Amino acid sequence: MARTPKKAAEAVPLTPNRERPPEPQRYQASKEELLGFYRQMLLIRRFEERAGQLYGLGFIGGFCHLYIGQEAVAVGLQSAMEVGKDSVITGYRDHGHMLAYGIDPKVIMAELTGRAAGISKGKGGSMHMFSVEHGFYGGHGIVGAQVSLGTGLAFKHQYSADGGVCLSYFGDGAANQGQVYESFNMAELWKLPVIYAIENNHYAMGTSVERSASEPEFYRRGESFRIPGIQVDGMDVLAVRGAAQVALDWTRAGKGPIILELKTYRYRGHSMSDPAKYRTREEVQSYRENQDPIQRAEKELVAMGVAEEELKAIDKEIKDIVVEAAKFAEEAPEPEAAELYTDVLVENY
Ligand SMILES: Cc1ncc(C[n+]2csc(CCOP(=O)(O)OP(=O)(O)O)c2C)c(N)n1
Ligand SMILES: [Mg+2]
Repeated sequence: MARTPKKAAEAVPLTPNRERPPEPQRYQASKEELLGFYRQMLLIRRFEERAGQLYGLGFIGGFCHLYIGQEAVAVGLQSAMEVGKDSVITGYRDHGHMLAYGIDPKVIMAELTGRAAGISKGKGGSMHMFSVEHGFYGGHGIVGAQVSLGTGLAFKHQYSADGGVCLSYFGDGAANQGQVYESFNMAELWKLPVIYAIENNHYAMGTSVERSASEPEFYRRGESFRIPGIQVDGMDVLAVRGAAQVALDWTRAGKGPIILELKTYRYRGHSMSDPAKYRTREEVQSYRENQDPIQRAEKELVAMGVAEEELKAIDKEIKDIVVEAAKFAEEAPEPEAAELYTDVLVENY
């Protein structure tokens, strides 16, 4: 039987009867909670600054992608999750996500410097950090791979009925990868508990969203799969935390996947070897001055009555933690040569 195509004017919205998640509310944090988020964001910032220095000094080899500017995303989302029950997976810009999950800065820094005490025994480096204990499944260098793997993790949560949700992070660039859409299709079809968190930091290496994305509103990328999406101010930790709550309620209730587009910005180049000539200084400066997530939290804390001295004391405390992590990472021994033969897949599967 021939089908009559709908005329464009008659076309109905793609998902007319689809239940929609509620509009997220900015999270109402207590002073203590906001102090906690502030502390975590500051830890990520100072850790990354120190990692940049250690890279410059030659202590860190290979690739190193810093998360400076994007701290509110990992902290806002992961603070709402249950460590051990839920799972997290991300790309190569992964140090901040590990810190936001409460993993010891010493073993993260030691991984960066390739030491045996590192979280992947010094054999993974910046892009390949892993902690099964925390439900943290990497650290992946293949752009977009974490989306399919994260969908698989969500399948595991559903199959074993463990109540967990997978949070799968990826970038605006990765959002153009084919495997992302294969994953979207299966995830919605099987109603898998997965949150797709698109960290839209406006650039994929040196390519801006304007130059690469036919649909730059990334929260809409799931529409043809009937996956709802929400756009979030990724420079505001409380807005992110509020959206995390909606996404977790949605996925935990068995309603399937959801997309969060976090609008954010990275202050540094793509990696340590990128001089970032594709954007102006003014653009970076304007984000730093007007939207910085740490400064925004700081202002809010002051308005809540937190004294400047208390904030200074936190800064000092965080600096000490990072200095100690760096010292540990510089002095810890490298892996034994015999480690070359461990963790290598040799069996047939
Ligand atoms: C399959 C694949 N293609 C290309 C690359 C090279 N590459 C590494 S990072 C990157 C840009 C990704 O940008 P985005 O997803 O926006 O993440 P961001 O770096 O901004 O966090 C590219 C193209 C790769 N690692 N893997
Ligand atoms: Mg990007």
